[in-house]
Amino acid sequence: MIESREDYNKHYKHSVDNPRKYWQEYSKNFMWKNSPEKILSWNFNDPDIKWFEDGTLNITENIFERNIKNKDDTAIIWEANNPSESNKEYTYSELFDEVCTFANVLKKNGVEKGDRVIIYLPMIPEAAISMLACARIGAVHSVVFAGFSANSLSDRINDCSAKVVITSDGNFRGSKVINVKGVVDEALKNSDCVKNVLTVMRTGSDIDMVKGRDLWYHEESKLVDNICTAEEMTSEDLLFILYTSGSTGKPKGVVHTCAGYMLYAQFTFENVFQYSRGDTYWCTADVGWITGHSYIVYGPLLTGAKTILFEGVPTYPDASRFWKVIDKYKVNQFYTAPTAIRALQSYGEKFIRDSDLSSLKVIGSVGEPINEEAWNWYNDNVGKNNCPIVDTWWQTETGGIMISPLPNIIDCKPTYATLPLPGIQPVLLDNQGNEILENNVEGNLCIKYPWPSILRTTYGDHNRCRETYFSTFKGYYFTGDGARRDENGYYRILGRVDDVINVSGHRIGTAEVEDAINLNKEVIESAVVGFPHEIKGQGIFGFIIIKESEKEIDYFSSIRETVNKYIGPIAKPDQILIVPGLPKTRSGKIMRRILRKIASNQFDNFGDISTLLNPDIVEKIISNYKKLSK
Ligand code: 7RM
Repeated sequence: MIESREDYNKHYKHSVDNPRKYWQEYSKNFMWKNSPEKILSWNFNDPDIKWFEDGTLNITENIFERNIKNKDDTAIIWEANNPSESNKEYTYSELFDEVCTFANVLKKNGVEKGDRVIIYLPMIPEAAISMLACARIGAVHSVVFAGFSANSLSDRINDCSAKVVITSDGNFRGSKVINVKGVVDEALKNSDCVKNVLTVMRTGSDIDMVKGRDLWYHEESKLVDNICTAEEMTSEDLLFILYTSGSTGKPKGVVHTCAGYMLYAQFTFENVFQYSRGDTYWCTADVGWITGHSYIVYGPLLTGAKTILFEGVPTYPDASRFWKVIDKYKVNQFYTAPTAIRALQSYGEKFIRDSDLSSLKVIGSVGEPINEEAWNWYNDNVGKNNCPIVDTWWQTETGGIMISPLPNIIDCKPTYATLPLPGIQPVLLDNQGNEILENNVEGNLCIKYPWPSILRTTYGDHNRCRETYFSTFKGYYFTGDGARRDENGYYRILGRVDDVINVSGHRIGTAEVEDAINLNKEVIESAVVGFPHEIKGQGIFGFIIIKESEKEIDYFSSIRETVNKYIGPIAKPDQILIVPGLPKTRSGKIMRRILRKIASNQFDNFGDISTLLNPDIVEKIISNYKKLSK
């Protein structure tokens, strides 16, 4: 673990001067079946990246067998949605039993190494257990956030030809009960690869069970024992697929492999949260996102930490819930998203006043840029000006935290993610692809050397991986983000420079939303852009051309419902403007920068619009916008 600024400088220098040696040394902390000799081979053109290629291991052995002497430490504390329901705690040895049992149920139903398993679960212990069970037997998990629609779920099931879907009979979320099993049933109408649906009982809801296909987990688990030897995996075997949105087309399956991901998850967890044995750590993300994978499940458990898995939402029963949970468990490290901070701030300080937050040592932020006001509120009211804030920048594709302060080692600066972790070589490129070497500049954020948990491919479509991340700037991994570097070399992430909208820390592609909107039968064409939103960071603004209609139609509700149905509630537009046309170039491309300006209430400095096919349309859209906002 890095312990001082001097130490950081030494680590960083070593990691850049001799990356192979740096990571080889770190790899010795792990339990290998075959120790690797070949540390790294790579090129960013294909791309083809291999870490510890000739090593073999199993990540769950590095969680359970490696840390066997701490087997009675608490691994997971599960806090239910409803505070009056009792929590559950698992020691490492109890968790190990659960994982092996679950793994045996999968095996019994024909799941083998390399098979894909979709996990569509609420935040219950089985979410983590089933991920680890897949890893134990070498099956590839793909967790789908349980808020996605049947249509989004079936796209993912089909894209990776999953053999099994793991779900539950329901999801307690705030005051609602959501029928997740019903969503699975609906999704499977469009999939024929799935042999079994394994259903965990959670809510006791009345659900349909399809004979021959659907199995209750609690029945299956009685038929197996709790001993399961770990499958021997090579370092570059797939560990998981996680779907994420990009600027074009459907979400793509980001692929992470066993060893590199494992090393980097533990390395970043230890250093960024400065976790010590006995601490209680809480990340509020959902396991359906990469943050949940790396910083609820894999990073903490590899480290032998005590990690809280929270089923509920920040505002149920009321806006004091987070603070009460911190108080209840004396949480030492707390990791959440700016959107949650802003939402809770908006309820006022009375909800936080009565909780004792003095156990906190480090507080973190992830998912989107944190604005200065939210940073200050977090610092004053949660950290009590006494906890470093780790503003961690990273992505699904990077697997782990890339740029972040290290608590009490690298000074924080509001809105700045600050400095790269060891092994990470960020650069800013101008639009021509030249590295900008000075400080006090902005540019396209790229990384010029591989780190252990860089994505390896996008599932089933390697070309797409190359095109998306390795073609814009030859020889670099392109993040899709813009960044600024200050006079001290600190990085501030400015947000996406592509057609991705970051709504409450969730990435949503404009193309995806437009495709959904266009499925509404009243719609001829649409264009969506992001615009500043007080709580969500960015909201979704849709410009819509509609068919002529005799009827009175509530387009706002109708379009939101369509998007809800095809993607899920997180992608519903916040604003809709009916327009007579869209600003298009001669080649038919929508000029989104104009729409982005209008959506954020700015009507000048449109730049060069002479290449527009229909320059008059701009004034017409503005006039409709002004009518709408009145
Ligand atoms: C971990 C995660 C990735 C995108 C990324 C950025 C944005 C994430 C920060 C941030 C500013 C941060 N993975 N982003 N963290 N922007 N400061 N600390 O969120 O794949 O879902 O999203 O999120 O735009 O490219 S993600």
